[in-house]
Amino acid sequence: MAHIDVLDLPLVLLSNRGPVSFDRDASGRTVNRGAGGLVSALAGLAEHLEDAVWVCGAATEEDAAVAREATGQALLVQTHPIPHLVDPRFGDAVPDGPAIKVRMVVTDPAAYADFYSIWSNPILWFVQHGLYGRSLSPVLTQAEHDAFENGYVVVNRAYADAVADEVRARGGKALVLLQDYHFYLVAEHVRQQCPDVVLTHFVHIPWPGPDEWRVLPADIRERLLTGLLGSDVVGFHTRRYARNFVLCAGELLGLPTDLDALTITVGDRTVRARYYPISVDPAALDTTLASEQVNAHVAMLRYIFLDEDRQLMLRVDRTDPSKNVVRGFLAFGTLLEQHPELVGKVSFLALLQPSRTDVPEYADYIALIGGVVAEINAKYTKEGRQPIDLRMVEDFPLAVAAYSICDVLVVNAIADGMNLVAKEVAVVNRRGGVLALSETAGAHEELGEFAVTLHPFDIQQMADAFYTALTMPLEERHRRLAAAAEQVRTHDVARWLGDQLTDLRRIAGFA
Ligand code: GDG
Repeated sequence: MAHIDVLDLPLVLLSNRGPVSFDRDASGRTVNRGAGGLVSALAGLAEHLEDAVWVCGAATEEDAAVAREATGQALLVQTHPIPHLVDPRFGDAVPDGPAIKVRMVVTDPAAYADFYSIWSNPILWFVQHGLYGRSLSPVLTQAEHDAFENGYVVVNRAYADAVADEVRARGGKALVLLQDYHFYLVAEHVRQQCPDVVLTHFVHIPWPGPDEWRVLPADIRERLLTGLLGSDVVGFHTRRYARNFVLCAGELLGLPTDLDALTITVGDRTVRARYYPISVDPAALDTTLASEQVNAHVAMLRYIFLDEDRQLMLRVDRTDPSKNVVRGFLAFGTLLEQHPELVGKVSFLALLQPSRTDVPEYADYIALIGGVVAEINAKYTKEGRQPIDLRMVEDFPLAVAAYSICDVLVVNAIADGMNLVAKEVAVVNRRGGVLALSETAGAHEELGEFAVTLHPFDIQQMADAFYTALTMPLEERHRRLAAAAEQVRTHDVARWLGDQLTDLRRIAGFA
């Protein structure tokens, strides 16, 4: 992946999940590298820059133990080939491979629970994905108000203090990259302590318009917005989200805005809303696709799903209500009802990763998914073949294998910041796979013209779109896939990061 060689200023990153996590087994302390495109992209950058530090939450008990032993200071962690701590107190003193400075923040467990399991998920997640039915939810009581003050605010302050501490340790001026909906109050606190920072807050999930935000009490939504406006740049995946943010600043805070320039005036500062569509690392995906593990999975999946002229539909999602799994299966049921010739010919493989099962809405959603799958399988099983193969698994090589051989990828999210699965399939599919893509997934802004568009609430429309995708001439399928792959390969995750850093350096006066 391409790297930025010179930033001219030190770099401070903040995300809830960090680049490494510690655990303990029989042999003692173990270190695991974080997975996923975002962590790899940021880790690639942080490994490359000597004066970078990554502030993150202590996610495990062992993380908290390590953080306490380091008395809250940053630690050097070698990431390759074998991840381990590099510190005279813990073993090696000098890294002999890429390493990252990591500062893990430990907060009071009760405050963290209010911050994470009440405000970040579900409340902010539900507001921003439009998941509340509104006639009966949300119900905000004193408990939610308390959880905001004693959880979200307290934890945000603790992380902001850690970021500010690292900025001060670097002379008070640094490029700061904050990630996601957990930390809307951080930018303002950091700027108060370090007025010379140059700061981007990137929001990975959709940003809805002002009326959606009116679900939250006025003082809370105003504090969230004001917190974010401590940034120089607030980054989103799409232009639509960036516009919505500017609209919110104008309507909910009464600030002067320019919708064409996507800017907001805050006192004597200009805050820019920008869009940087996140992407994948195509080279890493190519390597994964070529691995023995993936090849073995491909052979198994072909044997199960693709003998003779059979076809495979696929979805890969966390079991999150925003992913709209239940309606996706209802649409598949409609497809089979209206096109009985497809029964026994088309399978739908769903690889679902259980997610946030401590949140009641998520646990209930898994039960609903199980119910609808049972119903469709009972109705349309033919010669022992069940039409839906539902697997609750965490297995990335299996997902990549399925990406490479599916005929149709289904992404019918109610709302999705971007959706990386669609981009991954565009890169690794070798079968002329058709993207069936929700118009409300961020990825639709870039890939919609190569996809079959889904309307996530319209079961009949989705069933018709599935039929169009399954019966599309092969040549057309390959043409669309090649165009989608080209778009993703030329707009990879390195570019996502590079564009943000270029803008920050410009704001800091270096470019
Ligand atoms: C949020 C936003 C935005 C798949 N199976 C496994 C596995 N995966 C990988 C996928 C993909 C990732 O997980 C899921 O990313 P998505 O983007 O599709 O969705 P969210 O998790 O909701 O991500 C989203 C994203 O942040 C980035 O900004 O695009 O809109 O909601 O890469 O291939 N990963 C592991 N095991 C699996 O079995 N570890």
